[in-house]
Amino acid sequence: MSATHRPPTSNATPHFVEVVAATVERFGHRPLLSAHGSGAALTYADVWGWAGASAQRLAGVGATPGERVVVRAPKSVEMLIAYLAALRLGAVWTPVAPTATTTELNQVIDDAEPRVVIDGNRALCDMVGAAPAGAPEPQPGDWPNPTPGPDQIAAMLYTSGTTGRPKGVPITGAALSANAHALVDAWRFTEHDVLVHALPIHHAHGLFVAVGCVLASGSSMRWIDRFDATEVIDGLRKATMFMGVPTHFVRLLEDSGFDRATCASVRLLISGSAPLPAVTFQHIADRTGLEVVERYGMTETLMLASNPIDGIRKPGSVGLPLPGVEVRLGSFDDADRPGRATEVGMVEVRGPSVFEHYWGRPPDPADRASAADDDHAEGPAQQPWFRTGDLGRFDADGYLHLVGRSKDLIISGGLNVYPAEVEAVLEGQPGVAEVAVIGLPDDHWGQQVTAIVVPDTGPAPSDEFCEQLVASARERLSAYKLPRQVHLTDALPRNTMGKVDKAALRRSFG
Ligand code: MCA
Ligand code: AMP
Repeated sequence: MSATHRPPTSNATPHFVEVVAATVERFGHRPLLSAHGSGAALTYADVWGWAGASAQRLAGVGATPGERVVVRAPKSVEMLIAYLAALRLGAVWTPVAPTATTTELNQVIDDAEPRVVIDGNRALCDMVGAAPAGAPEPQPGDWPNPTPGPDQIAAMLYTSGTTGRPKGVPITGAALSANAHALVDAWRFTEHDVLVHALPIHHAHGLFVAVGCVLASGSSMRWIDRFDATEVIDGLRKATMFMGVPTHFVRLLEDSGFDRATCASVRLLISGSAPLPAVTFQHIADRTGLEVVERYGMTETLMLASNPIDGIRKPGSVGLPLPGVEVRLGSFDDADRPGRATEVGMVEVRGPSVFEHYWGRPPDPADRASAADDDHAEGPAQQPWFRTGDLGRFDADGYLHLVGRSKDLIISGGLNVYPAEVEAVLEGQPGVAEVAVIGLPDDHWGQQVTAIVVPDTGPAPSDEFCEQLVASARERLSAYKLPRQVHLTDALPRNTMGKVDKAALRRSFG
């Protein structure tokens, strides 16, 4: 079965910078954000003017259109300004987690070959400078360089991938626009909406979904630099929307202030990045009277499906394909595609926000399925389908349910951990013969990173062995990737192909 929304004619899709410029032209005098804590308030015109001045400074330090700007800095208003400056300049915004280790940052630098690297909050604030006093009225088309073409790369995000080496996902300006427009339509964003923004902005969720919808619709944000349940609850009292990962909702539920009165003006709570357990959906509905809208997407494709605003929001389902997106189920192994609604297959997608290939790598035939066997051969794009690595099924109403993953990926608190990357680091430690890293279910994080370690044949490991193992890995891996549990075992179970049987490990240690 496949579910489709026909893509609109894609060559009409502008670069995202043009979408933002049009919003600024229309809503320049309206508030874009108010920062929680400092109370700093900026209009669209303020932000656009500041980003224009920063674009000049960015150009002054060597950034040029089409070249990467790598940034490692914590979330801040200045970080948002720098993103918009890069957009205005046409440079490729390439953010790295603020908690990334130097090893992780260097891997990105080696691969992206940036023209400019901005490392740390101080360097970022120096580059961005202070908000110009009395920001000028926005002039249409006043960015320093010619308007980029829609297919110009606007940003690049890194995903660790199954090999353990980070891969860059180039995202075009048109992909950002198509995704933002689809979400604004699906969730009915207007200039009257106020979104509590507490997500990190170095991922697609916080930057392209949350900020993207706001900038495309003229709505405003209550800006929180770092998720804190009390601050979010405070922000919700004057807001209409909130977006978060399931762990954010778990934390909100732990606070008695997350209730109907707090959410009186809120019209939408949206969850994504990881499965929202049905029980969490129900607890939120009981406490606030609001049914969460769960949506699904990935960095490579941007958003793909969402539960509807009108109609049933099904707990445990990621909803219906978004406008312009086609979703079907493919085989796990290139055999025939399943034809019945109850069957599970790999989620395959195509549409205007799906990426072409990883940075610096040729298109990989393994992640594309041919369009030749397409149900909708008369469809406009005829681009091949992207195989997401997620396993799903459609129910009788056409809602997509994700039931697992064929890719070896752990999602902890909405953050992706690729076991191969952690295994490679742990296997390099003294006293270790072999390691398998698995995700075990966890009420708070969704999944918890767990290492199953086979010690080498040397002296029996001491009590501190496991602690030392994690402590040494900390130098190379961001802390959220570190195992929260380490188990020792004599041998790893293997299947007939000789591959470690991770399902068996999850059964034994879960
Ligand atoms: C922090 N820690 C974690 C995580 N976050 N451990 C496991 N999983 C995590 N997600 C660790 C830290 O390394 C630290 O470890 C300890 O917990 C406390 O760190 P702290 O910074 O205080 O944690 P926090 O501020 O409470 O952060 C938890 C969080 C955050 C608020 C849930 O992780 C978060 O905002 N997650 C959302 C991520 C997100 O936006 N994902 C979207 C990507 P130690 O004590 O050992 O040092 S996916 C995406 O974009 C796709 C397209 C999509 O579909 O949306
Ligand atoms: P990323 O690589 O960070 O873009 O994460 C994308 C992956 O997150 C997807 O391939 C899914 O495995 C997962 N994901 C995103 N949203 C959901 C959701 N609502 N339910 C389950 N998994 C999700």
